[in-house]
Amino acid sequence: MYPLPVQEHRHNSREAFLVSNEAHTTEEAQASLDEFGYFTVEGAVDASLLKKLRREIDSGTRACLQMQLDRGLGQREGTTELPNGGDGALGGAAHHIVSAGGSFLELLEENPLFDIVASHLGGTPFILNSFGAVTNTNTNNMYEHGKTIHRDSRRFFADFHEQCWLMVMVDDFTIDNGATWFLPSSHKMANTPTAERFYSEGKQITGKAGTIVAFDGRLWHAAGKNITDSPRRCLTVSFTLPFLKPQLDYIRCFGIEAVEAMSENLKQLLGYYSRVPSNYDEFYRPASERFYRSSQG
Ligand SMILES: O=C(O)CCC(=O)C(=O)O
Repeated sequence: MYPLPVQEHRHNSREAFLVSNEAHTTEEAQASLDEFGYFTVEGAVDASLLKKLRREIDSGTRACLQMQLDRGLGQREGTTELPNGGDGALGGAAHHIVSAGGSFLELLEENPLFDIVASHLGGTPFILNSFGAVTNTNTNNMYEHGKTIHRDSRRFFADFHEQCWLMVMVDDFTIDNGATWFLPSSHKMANTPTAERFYSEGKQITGKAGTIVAFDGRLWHAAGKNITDSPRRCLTVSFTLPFLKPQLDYIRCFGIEAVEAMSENLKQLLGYYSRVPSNYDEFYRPASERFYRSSQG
């Protein structure tokens, strides 16, 4: 087992991708994603939305913990913490928190860094694949999966941009509160790096609340160790082209009537235009009513 390190922040000017929301260009973001696997933009979410997000992440995370414990999953706070991965604790993980609607849909309506997502996925319409929250704490039940050195794409396609992720810093990310570790350029690595390599060549991405890190789903990363008494919240949001299955059936989750009342933007993201028809009535439709529209690739 490799002890999770707590270390000095190293800054390499070649990797100084922290640019303001206004200053970033899609081209420089894409160049950074291609070379290093990520790109960071500060000031991408405003303070009033962050405030709502914090409140709703906290209530969603409490609800998830209760559901996990009710189902015999996860661990209560204060149990013995396993320093490395496996099927251990789920604490702090609020899977599919977007299903609560509210500030999470508000965030999606702002299209944060969607120019980068679109560029990375090939420039055609894309859908939401997952939208969760992670609250990194020192309460000894911290989400094992997040802390393990992992990548989010389950399969490695060297030439295919399967997923584009946005990690939204809802609180300031610091070395001490467990800012996420990324291994630059590791989206080109088919196999898991050793912990020694990961923690010696990797870096913790720090930033102010409201910063968003756009990253390739193949990039190896891990939550850092939070040694403070304050929670470090983030949203982890992924997007794919529409022909890949999302991790939750958002149309059934929200209900067809609710989705039909949503904006075009949300309908697109939630997969309304890439539904799978289930019978001839749903299949034989004029182009404008098709379940799976021709624009969806
Ligand atoms: O919370 C973090 O720093 C990382 C979380 C993560 O990688 C995940 O949930 O897959």
